[in-house]
Amino acid sequence: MAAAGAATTAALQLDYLSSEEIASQSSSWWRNVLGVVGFEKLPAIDGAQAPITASMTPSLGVKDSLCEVWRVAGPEVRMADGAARPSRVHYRFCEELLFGSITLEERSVDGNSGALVRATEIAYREIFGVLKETEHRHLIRIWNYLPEINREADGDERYRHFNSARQLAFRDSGRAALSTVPAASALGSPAGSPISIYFLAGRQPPRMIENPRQTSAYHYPPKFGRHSPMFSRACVLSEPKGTNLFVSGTASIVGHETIHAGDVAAQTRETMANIAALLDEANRVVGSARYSLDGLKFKVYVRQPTDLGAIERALAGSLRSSTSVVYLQADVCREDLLVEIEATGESAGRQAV
Ligand code: 3EB
Repeated sequence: MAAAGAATTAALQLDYLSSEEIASQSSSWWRNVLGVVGFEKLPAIDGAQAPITASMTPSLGVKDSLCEVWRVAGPEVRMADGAARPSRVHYRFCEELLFGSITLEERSVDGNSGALVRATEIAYREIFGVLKETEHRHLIRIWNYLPEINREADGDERYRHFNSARQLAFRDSGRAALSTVPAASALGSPAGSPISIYFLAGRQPPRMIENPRQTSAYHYPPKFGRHSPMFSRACVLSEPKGTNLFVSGTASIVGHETIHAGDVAAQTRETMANIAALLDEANRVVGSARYSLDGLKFKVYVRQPTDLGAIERALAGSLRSSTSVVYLQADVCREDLLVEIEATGESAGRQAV
């Protein structure tokens, strides 16, 4: 076993910090870091002991150097870094949890879809290879950022080509069983960006959660693409020190149809109704009212920066002003969707490190 002897007491924590705040952290703080994600570009962080990546989606807030930091609590946590075999995946793990990232340039000469399909297959094959190697077999949460996600290539949207390649990769690794698909987000980055994928995996499987208001994405009808997207609406991870909730990218979809096309405020309210329904499901699954909207940390993907004010006003109707919300500019994977929101809920008994 790759991390034999490591303590079994991880509690996963998420923080949003500027790269300046990260630079001022002590080496003992770094010992508990699983991974760091910058938004617009790769953050300039010296001496990092953990994988550093970027989604390539610009932030719309005040701090343009904001980063997402995944950490496990407890001074007794022992980490290991990934390099057991050659891999394009950068990863770091403790006993229960693994963070990894991979970025790939599409080498397309003529703008056709072949390069995206190949890159997606390679990325997922490499990710599944690492999970097998380290025995963190269960993909919990994955974030997919693809340049020009809505552009047509070979008669189909690039997001749909991605879905075909992703589904094939799940099948090839024997992961097509629908009870084991991770929570996910899939967003569009600007032309010329690399494909950027990062993920959390675990030794124990999370519990998948679906939304009673929505068709499961893996059951979308063929009009949304020949191969359905492989993700669950949310999942709950139980750890010795508590639980974590991962809410997938969520949009203004009821059943399988987009609703409120052209009305960003109504789309935002519908999205929050979907997330509230997922929280009810999550609380039912964990058997207590552990999660509430205001206790989550949100990432809001805004297609058109000019919609930011309307989205903020709509969110003020359901969230306290103290709630953690990061706004990013990204294309959403249906042309008629103007906003997508994801969220993370942390352990009830969170402890300071
Ligand atoms: C949706 O509900 C909106 O393809 O991994 C949200 C989250 C969406 C994840 C994915 C897509 C994905 O269909 C889009």
